[in-house]
Amino acid sequence: MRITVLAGGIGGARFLRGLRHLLESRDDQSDITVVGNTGDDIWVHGLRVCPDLDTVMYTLGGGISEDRGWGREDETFAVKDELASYGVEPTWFGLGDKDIATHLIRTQSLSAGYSLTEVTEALCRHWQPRVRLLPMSDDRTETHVIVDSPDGAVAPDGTPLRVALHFQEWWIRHHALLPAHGFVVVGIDSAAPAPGVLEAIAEADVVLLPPSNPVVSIGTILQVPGIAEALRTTTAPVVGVSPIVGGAPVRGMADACLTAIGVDTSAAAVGAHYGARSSGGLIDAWLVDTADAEAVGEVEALGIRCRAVPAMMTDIEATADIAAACLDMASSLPLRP
Ligand code: FO1
Repeated sequence: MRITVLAGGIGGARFLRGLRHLLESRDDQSDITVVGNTGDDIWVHGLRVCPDLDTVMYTLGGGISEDRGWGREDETFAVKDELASYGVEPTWFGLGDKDIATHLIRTQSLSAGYSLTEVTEALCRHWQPRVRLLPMSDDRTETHVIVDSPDGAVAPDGTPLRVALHFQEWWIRHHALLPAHGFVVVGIDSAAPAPGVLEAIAEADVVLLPPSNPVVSIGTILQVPGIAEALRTTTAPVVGVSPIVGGAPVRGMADACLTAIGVDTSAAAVGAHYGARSSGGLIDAWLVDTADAEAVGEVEALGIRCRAVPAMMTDIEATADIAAACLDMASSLPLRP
């Protein structure tokens, strides 16, 4: 089978590790193509950092810091500290010494004219994630968050001045505690899907939406012109896994993002947000945790097949079971013409 997964950072990467484990334990030769979010990307100290691509690459390549969920294991931050001693900003960004090697290679390759797709492919030749990792686009796109100015500045009419912060500053420096009025992905309107992305969705036997952030990870991927449409029209079943369990995000700050776009922080609300493909939405089936079993009826009423299973990725076996439930649901769905 050809499995295509739209993935963000930590949640998506951990899901992929379980999916890969499931296929290998079944000796299943299916191949996995990952469409990775690049809206989190940022220029830091002259280096191009691609957090979600690197999180997938390191997690599946065996180099991830398990306790942080991002960056390299056994990492040091000597360069970061030295930069801070110079008083060079941003001091809030955790740039690891080993991680810098990846960013140096990427930055040099990009400035030599290679595309992000080519650079990602080259880095993956080193990391061997055993999935094909594609950026959602080779064009520069950066998620910004509209907040009231952190320094309390006011506009001439006396209302709080609204500013756009880079997502990483909002996420890392402010821990997503500044209420977000909205998200703007700079450059998205003129971004093209990276080579192979639309085909990976159109020609898939199943498309999966792992429990990544539905707003700033999967939501960003879906904003690349052409990608949401590819999801609506693929003959492959589209199955998603709720990132919200018992009314709270399992990890990260998806609740702050959902509130900003007026979506309730619940498994059913996120499923409804993606919408049923039978009525113009993006998914055919939605996996919720057993803690949200009461949501199954509500989601099914939307035209989305729904099942409640243990959906906490507590370890690789539990994650493999979630992936198995996704594939099982996909196989039980009526084939699309
Ligand atoms: N997340 C943090 O909470 N603090 C950091 O200092 C930090 C640094 C960092 C460096 C490289 C990288 O690839 C990821 C990093 N992240 C950090 C995680 C990152 O902000 C998020 O993983 C994604 O952007 C959201 O999924």
